[in-house]
Amino acid sequence: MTGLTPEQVRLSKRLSLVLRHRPEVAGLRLDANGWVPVADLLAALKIVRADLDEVVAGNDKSRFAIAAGPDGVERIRASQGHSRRVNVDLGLPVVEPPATLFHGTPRANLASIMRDGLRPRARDHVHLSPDVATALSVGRRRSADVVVLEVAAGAMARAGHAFHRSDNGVWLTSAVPPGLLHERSE
Ligand code: HQG
Repeated sequence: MTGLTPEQVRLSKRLSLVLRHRPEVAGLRLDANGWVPVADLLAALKIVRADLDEVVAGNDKSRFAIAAGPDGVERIRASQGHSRRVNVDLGLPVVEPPATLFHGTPRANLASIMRDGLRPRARDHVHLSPDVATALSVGRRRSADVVVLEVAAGAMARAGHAFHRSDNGVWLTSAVPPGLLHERSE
């Protein structure tokens, strides 16, 4: 998380926890599309607006979005990465993906992925990256020994799988069947 102080990184991780996974720990409820009023979030986390704005703006991956609703109330949500248990519908349109998308994962997962395909696990969607470098950095969060999978996203879309792109450029789909992905040869 380049550009943020350690304290700001901690706030960013708290925001991820509350806005993606466990809003109840802060006494908050996300609306159906994942939004919470900014004022409620500030009160719940006991932070000031300037500190929030710095983390939202300085975040390397634009993880959070702030927008005013039709009622004029400013709200914030995480752009992607929600747990299934919070039951958020981001309302993203179905879009045509590029022919190939990428997924970085620890090599230890490879045999299981080749057998079962990519599953969303605890999240709402499987997350796919638009380029190899991003996929590598996603995989490296978990292991030094990372494989990059090439996903035949174009073929999947033609076979009826829906793809969405989050506001911060992460590609989302429900699952990738085995047979429509392979290990990338360098
Ligand atoms: C693996 C970060 C075995 C999958 C990133 C991954 C991303 C399987 C793990 C976002 C499997 C799930 C999400 C199968 C999937 N057998 N392993 N059949 N199917 N897996 O964290 O994609 O920094 O839920 O390969 O940038 O790693 O938080 O998904 O290793 O966009 O904003 O199961 O998190 O964003 O792990 O990361 P995750 P992910 P932030």
